[in-house]
Amino acid sequence: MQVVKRGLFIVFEGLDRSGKSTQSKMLASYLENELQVPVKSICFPNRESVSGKTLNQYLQNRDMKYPDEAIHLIFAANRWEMRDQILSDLKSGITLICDRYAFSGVAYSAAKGLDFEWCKNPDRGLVKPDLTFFIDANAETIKSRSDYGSERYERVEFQKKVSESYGKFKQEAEADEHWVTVQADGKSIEEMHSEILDKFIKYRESQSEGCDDLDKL
Ligand code: ADP
Ligand code: 2DT
Ligand code: MG
Repeated sequence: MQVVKRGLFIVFEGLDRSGKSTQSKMLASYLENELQVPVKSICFPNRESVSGKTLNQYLQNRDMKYPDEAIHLIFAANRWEMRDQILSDLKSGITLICDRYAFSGVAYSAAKGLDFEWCKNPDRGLVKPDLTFFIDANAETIKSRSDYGSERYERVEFQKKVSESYGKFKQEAEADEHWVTVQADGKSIEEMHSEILDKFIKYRESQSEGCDDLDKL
């Protein structure tokens, strides 16, 4: 019987307009086309699902009033809706490239003043990513990028607070092989891509003897 090696769960995190979508697409297409790895790209929030429609409305309409705690739980519910699909894709050998995950949930809600540890609770038990690329971009640098300012959180002052909360993950994750901080300032899209690819390949090689278990957040 042929044993299927499970896929890897790769997440991109960072501020709005830091380059997550660009880099996720580039990594996915490299893996698929150059390494012949079966890949699926996903993102959070998934704006198509039941909870996602509410989240989309909330993000697009700055005037929509809703308690911070409640919206935090809906963002987490949006991930729980996808948990079984994520598990089944990984087990069937598909590598998932995911644009934002639970770290966004905590970083954005904590930036509003909610307690950092409280914010982690609703995501506990979700599938833990194998590798998270945190694109570390300066909030001032990225404000001039295209479309900036169109959604609720795209304000420099708020993004600086989000950056501080991501900083806590960076500290927690120091020496953690599952978290990779990629400095973005002054780097072109291509430079970022080759750095990410290099880190990805090294990680994959280090796991080649690999354990097939999936951890939980
Ligand atoms: P995000 O998904 O993090 O919001 P995007 O990948 O959509 O960010 O990128 C936002 C904009 O910034 C896009 O127009 C993209 O082409 C541009 N961009 C991304 N990375 C870089 C970079 N390293 N240097 C300059 N512009 C970039
Ligand atoms: P983009 O679709 O442009 O990435 O913006 N967010 C996201 C949260 O506040 N909590 C979460 O759990 C997640 C996944 C970040 C989505 C916006 O939603 C915010 C920016
Ligand atoms: Mg994006």
